[in-house]
Amino acid sequence: MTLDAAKLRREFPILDQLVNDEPLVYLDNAATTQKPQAVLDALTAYYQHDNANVHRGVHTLAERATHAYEGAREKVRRFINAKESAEVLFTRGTTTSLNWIAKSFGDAFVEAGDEIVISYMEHHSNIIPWQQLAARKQAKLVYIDVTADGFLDLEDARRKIGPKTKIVAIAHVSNVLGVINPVAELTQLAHENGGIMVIDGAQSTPHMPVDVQALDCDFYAFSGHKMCGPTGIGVLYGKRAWLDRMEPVEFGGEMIDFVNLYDSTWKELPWKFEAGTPNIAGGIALGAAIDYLTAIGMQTIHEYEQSLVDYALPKLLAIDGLTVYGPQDPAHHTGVIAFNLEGLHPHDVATALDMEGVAVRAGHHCAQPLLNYLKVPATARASFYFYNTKEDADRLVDAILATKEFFQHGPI
Ligand code: C6P
Repeated sequence: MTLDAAKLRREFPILDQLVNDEPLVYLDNAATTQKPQAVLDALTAYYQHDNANVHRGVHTLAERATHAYEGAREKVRRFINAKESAEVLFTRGTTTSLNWIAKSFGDAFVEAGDEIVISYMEHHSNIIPWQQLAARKQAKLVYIDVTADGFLDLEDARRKIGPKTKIVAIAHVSNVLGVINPVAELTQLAHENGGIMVIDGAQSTPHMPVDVQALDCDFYAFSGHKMCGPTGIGVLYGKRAWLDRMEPVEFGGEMIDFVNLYDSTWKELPWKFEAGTPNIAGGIALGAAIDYLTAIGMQTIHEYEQSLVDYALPKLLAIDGLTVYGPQDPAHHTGVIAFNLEGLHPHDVATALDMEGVAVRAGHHCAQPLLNYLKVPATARASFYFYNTKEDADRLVDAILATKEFFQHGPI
């Protein structure tokens, strides 16, 4: 199946604008993606027609809102192939999801001397909750190495995942190196050693098919805003076998069954974890985003983005003085491309690219341990989505060449 990116991008009103007098080329999709009209319409329609609190009222609007919100949960279930929608918890995003696992699973099951295995390429959101858990429980945090060519070192993983391992927590796709990690193999290794597997799916779920049952992971976390949905909504998938045995992280309205003076009981899954009025509009709009992505096809999106990388990466690598981090072979690199230009600070590069209408991110990308490991203080990063085109890649390359020219010789 083919994908008509030029046609699809017309469904994203924000992309149709000039930035610094140039047509916008948005290449900061790993930070957040833009929203199609269908998602904007779903948000507005909810507030215009159905706005009411969920799970409480019996009036028509309340029933409509509840139906749409729970319908969105079922869409998420289908999208990631969870066994049942009770295993799909709505959260604020990947960060909240990972914190919930560390707090709830960690407090219940991690003991002194246990090991939590992560890697050097994790996002801060998949590091700090484990640091905190390790400190609370006198557990040990263990880091899997990254190879010189930017892959997770599977040999090192085999050495480090062992009988003491309680949790393995790894990004499915790195937000800096753009590499897809062997999460199925790691899940198997974790299980063989009696541990659980947590996958940070922030950079994978928007770009490729995800099947949590096929992966057999215990938890999977992702954010709505990186997959055409709104900010403030995300998902924590967990196997029922664990969620049933875990305590909620937050307490209050919506999540209770009975409240007595000195103790209370919780609702069944998934609601026992969702205290307070949830992000109803966000959940419904995430459902609309899933409809939108599903209509294009996640495998189609994955293959299209791979074709963009096949096109863009060699052109970038051919620029004198430009270093790309992560695998140099387009076959192993996703649409997240971190790079530096010799002699220039990435913030200057990003500012110069912005002057050409090209939006990229610069900095440590919330992955300071990785950048320290790579011995670079910061990088620029271009990240593609299915609405980007080869022309966008050309604009990036041209803007980088113009930037080099500007800093070497001044304005023309
Ligand atoms: N990375 C980036 O520019 P939240 O902020 O909760 O939606 O997602 C956190 C997160 C967790 N894991 C990975 C691999 C991520 O890439 C992110 C978000 C953005 O790279 C913003 S820092």
